[in-house]
Amino acid sequence: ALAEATIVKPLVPSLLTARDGNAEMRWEAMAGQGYVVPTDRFFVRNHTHTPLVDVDTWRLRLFGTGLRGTPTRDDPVEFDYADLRAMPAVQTSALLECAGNGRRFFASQQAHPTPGVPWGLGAVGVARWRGVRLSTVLRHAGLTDAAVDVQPEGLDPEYVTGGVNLGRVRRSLPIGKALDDVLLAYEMNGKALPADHGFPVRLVVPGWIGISSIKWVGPIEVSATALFSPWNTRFYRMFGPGHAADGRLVTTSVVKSAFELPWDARVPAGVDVLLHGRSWSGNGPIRAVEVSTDDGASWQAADLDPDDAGGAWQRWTAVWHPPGPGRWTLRARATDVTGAGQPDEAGPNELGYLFDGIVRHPVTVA
Ligand code: MTE
Ligand code: MO
Repeated sequence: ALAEATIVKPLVPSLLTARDGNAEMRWEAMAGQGYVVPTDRFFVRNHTHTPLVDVDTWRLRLFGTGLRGTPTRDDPVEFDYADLRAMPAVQTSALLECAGNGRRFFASQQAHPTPGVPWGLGAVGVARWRGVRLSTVLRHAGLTDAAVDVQPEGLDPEYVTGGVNLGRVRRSLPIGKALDDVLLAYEMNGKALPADHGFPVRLVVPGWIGISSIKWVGPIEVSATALFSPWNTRFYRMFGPGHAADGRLVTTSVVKSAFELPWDARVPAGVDVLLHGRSWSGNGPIRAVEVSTDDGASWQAADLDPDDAGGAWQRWTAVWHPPGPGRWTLRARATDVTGAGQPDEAGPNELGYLFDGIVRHPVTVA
């Protein structure tokens, strides 16, 4: 008996920065919903803005010293949209999460404000992706044993910050990951990718932070030497006290948990409340989830939805008997298959990445 009346526009992700269209999924829009996030509720994260790519002239262009004959950027191996569609297709449900998801809580819970988009917990989602394995395309392009890094580049506008043009959004993947489970996806939830999510083709890199999953892919450099860009040297590294001077590269996502409730939530007094939520980790499936409704003094095991066992995220429920009207705080914490859990406080870092702390979710019972 949740207070549905407080949900205003459940279908619309909330806009955080208007210029580039960064918008986060509203967790209340997922209350009791299915495993995947409907496309119109999925978060959007753009460094500049969504380009409209003409699929008829679009080409995937592979080049570099890791390919047979070392094709150059100006004379690459090319595939068009129909070529990709003709290659063996695979379908997978995978989770996509921004490295900055939860960043807002570094400021609100830990007095450690950082720059960057102030995401709550909604810069995450699971979708059904269909496409071709990156490994298939690399082999068609003449991959050699010399290849060490694969760097896809987006066709969105060049990213200018502080008056400096950093070029197109690009970030390299080590060849091991590139050949493992990475997809070049052309469908999301059974339809062609929408423009905001990377039409015509994007990467989907399961378990790794969102920036790995480059949208609107055009050129792909395959190199026999390591490849660097601001997106793996300057951003998406852990900087600050306790980290090396040149930072630690961020690759996999951390453990998080969220209630499928508005922020703040309101629930009616005098009834038991069935709390719904989800937990996830870039390391692999979730093993256990616990919920506390008494400021962390005691924890009860949540019931895990068996349909999600081994999946990209785990839905769960827990029953709460509110002690009475007033302001309460809900907490959830999960443990993943590697034993990684959620600390009371996340490790601070200058750019506000990988928030894995336990979130204090305010609820008014009235
Ligand atoms: N790819 C390009 N070309 N440009 C971008 O700005 N943003 C990245 C990634 N791929 C980005 C990109 C980041 S930071 C994230 S979190 C995901 O896309 C978000 O994917 P979504 O907008 O489909 O949710
Ligand atoms: Mo991101």
